[in-house]
Amino acid sequence: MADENDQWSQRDYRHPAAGWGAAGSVLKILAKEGEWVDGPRAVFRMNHENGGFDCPGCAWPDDLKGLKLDICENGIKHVTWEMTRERAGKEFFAAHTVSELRTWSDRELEAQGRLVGPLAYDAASDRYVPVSWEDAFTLVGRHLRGLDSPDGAAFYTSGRLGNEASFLYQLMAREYGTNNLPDCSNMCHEASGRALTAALGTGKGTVDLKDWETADALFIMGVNAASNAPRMLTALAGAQRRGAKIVHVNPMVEAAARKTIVPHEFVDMALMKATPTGDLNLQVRPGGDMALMRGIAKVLLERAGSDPKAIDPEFVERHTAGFEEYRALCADTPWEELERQSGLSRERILAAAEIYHRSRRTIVSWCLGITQHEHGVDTVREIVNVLLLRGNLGREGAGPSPVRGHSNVQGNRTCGIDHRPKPEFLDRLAQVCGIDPPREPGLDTVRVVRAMHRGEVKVFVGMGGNFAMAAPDLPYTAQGLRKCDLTVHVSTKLNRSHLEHGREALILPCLGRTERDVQHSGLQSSSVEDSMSMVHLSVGMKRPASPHLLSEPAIIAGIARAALPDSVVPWEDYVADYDRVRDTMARVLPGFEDFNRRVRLPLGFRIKQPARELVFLTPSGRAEFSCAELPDVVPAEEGVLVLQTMRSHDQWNTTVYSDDDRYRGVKNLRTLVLMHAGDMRSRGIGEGDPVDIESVSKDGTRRRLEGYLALAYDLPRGSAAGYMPEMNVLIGAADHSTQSDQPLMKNVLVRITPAAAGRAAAPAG
Ligand SMILES: Nc1nc2c(c(=O)[nH]1)N[C@H]1C(S)=C(S)[C@@H](COP(=O)(O)OP(=O)(O)OC[C@H]3O[C@@H](n4cnc5c(=O)[nH]c(N)nc54)[C@H](O)[C@@H]3O)O[C@H]1N2
Ligand SMILES: Nc1nc2c(c(=O)[nH]1)N[C@H]1C(S)=C(S)[C@@H](COP(=O)(O)OP(=O)(O)OC[C@H]3O[C@@H](n4cnc5c(=O)[nH]c(N)nc54)[C@H](O)[C@@H]3O)O[C@H]1N2
Ligand SMILES: [Mo]
Repeated sequence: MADENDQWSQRDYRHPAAGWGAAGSVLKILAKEGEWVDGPRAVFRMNHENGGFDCPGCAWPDDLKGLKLDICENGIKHVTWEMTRERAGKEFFAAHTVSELRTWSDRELEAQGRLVGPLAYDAASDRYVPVSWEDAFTLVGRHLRGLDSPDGAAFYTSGRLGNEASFLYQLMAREYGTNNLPDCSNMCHEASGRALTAALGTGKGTVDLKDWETADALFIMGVNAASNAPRMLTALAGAQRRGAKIVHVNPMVEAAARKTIVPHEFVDMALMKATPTGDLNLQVRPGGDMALMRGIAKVLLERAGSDPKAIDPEFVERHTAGFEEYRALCADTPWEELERQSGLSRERILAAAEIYHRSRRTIVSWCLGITQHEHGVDTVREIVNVLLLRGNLGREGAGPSPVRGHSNVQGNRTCGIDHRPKPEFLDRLAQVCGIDPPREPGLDTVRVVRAMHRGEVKVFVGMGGNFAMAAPDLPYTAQGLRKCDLTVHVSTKLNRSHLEHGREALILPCLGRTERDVQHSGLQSSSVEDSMSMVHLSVGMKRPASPHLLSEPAIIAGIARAALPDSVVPWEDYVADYDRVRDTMARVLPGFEDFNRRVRLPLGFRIKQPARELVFLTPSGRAEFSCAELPDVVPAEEGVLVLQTMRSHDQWNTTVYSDDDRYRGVKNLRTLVLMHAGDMRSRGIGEGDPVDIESVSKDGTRRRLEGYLALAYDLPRGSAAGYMPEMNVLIGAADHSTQSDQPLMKNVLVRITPAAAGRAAAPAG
């Protein structure tokens, strides 16, 4: 039973985002982790020009100009999480069976602290027992060499892996013979990558921080920036001060849409001076963004009849293809349809179009609220359509700007972590590295789990992350992992993926990004790429959590040597000196020429985006308008709500720091579902009442969560929201987009009813 201290509560949050609330929270974290000395020192070394390590949190670029302390509360949480003094040593694993640990909460598992040495699962005692690195590698090598086909193995990546390790990892997988490289991008920005590649011939955004500093209008769509990309608040505050307009498109009015105090602006902090960060809030219906964008385009195209400047005919003429068809499509889409699908009135859409029309330089930025939908690809393409209409591409202050997730998720892809590699990339890899890479596409996240069930994938290697909790349909994913002959997780802390293990299993603990990585040639650095294609070096400065940890490159090389005795790759040389990996990467990856020198420039270097230079690597050689039909996003069945699964402020993906969600005013509660007050009333649900949530999958199967507490929240009617990863149990394995294969994590169709037995769910722990 909850005692008085962990009573839950929820009230409106009225304070500015960041500011003293964040500062107070930082002090609490440092005190809790006992990091009074190292914590602040580390933080001052983070994201610094010339040295220091890259924040292991989100992928927002570092503002390295001058003496700014470009850090945020949540970045500090991630750093101190890694630097904890707790250790999960061999005594811990001797004292607990895996079956027992499986009953622990995720938070209790991670709270054991850093892993200190390699562990192997011992079935006889149902425990993880210490193993030597050599024996661990031998075991992996034996399994990999024993598979009938290299496609019986899958190599997952979570987006923290540095560029050099990413390159080595895919090289190992491809020399071994498979493109089975599922990654966390399959769950976040697969839709963005596919849409931007089809439209512009580049899978990335085209803008940089300077553009953010010069735009006149910013459209912020489907991202909770104050929690998940907090340093964007600085850019939003700056935009407001210079008179730019900011439009937030989100079913919820998130904290970044209101006001902020930028932590590194010390005077504002002292005077508690908040800057507003939003001009217009459009609370779209879930999945309604495409209709909104189509509406904006329709307005501009109509206006172009009398005001030729409403669009940029010259840009359209010179650089795009498919305009006439798109114009006709917009004209043919009736307003009633746009209003119904977006959930916005014509006036609200006009207000957005007006801001867009008046702006000379517009950036549209988005994250998971756009991509984790059935029609994520079409929506991103519609965003590009709108940008193209007014020539908002290839010039300062304008363009598409997806907000990537993990700190190096974009770099992972650039460096070859891709289950659908381009033939040109494979050609260069073959030529430079002397391997014969497979040409067939590999499996992505959702397909890997299915292949495990069919017995086709038998060895799973997880390079970071927490696959068992991050993927949809948790029981199905766990069963898949348990069917494997071998599961291997390269990790820093204990998590559930280690417990849902194969017949044989290994936990291989690695250095974190904050830690010194010393190899034969001395202290090593590794590079990362942020959301805006800037590549720079990251150098750890802390003493490693244990002397028995290996770096990720060293672990990959260890596996490669054991699995590929006749390898043509100089693994030892690469590990001895990461400069040598970079020399090879410079020859394989376009844009990485002279890598070792350029990455050591004070700010690193920017990978050139052809689309930014108005060079479009598309079939037509032009930027392509898309002409997709508007999807029907209004559930057909009466009583069905669209549930989104999102992060709280106090969480990093599957790592939950506390049960609070400050900016949504929630204390001590995660087993909640936010609903529109009217939807609660019509179901006979009162504030804080326990409810049951039942989802219906595409394949007709049903899933349930019981005893969650319903809270009224400012959401569009017909929608609901709750937290990932817990709510992944509601998402069926079949529930992924046919356009991007991304799981539909923002579009779970549910029925919510008063709890059968009137009970509340046990607290998450
Ligand atoms: N502190 C912290 N930072 C993080 C992470 C973390 O867990 N913690 N995770 C990192 C990762 S891997 C990623 S991918 C990013 C994720 O960053 P976000 O995309 O911000 O992640 P979510 O918490 O899922 O929030 C989704 C947002 O989209 C909105 N939304 C939901 N449905 C719709 C819709 O149909 N339309 C629109 N317009 N909006 C919608 C939600 O209300 C919410 O504001 O953050 C990264 N940064
Ligand atoms: N329902 C729902 N599910 C979702 C989402 C959603 O919005 N809704 N979002 C999806 C998204 S966008 C993502 S990116 C995924 C996240 O999926 P993952 O990236 O797989 O999960 P994380 O929680 O980020 O991984 C945490 C683990 O990484 C390990 N780790 C931490 N640092 C390091 C390191 O430096 N090296 C190594 N090797 N390991 C390290 C630790 O052991 C830790 O337990 O979740 C997805 N799942
Ligand atoms: Mo992500």
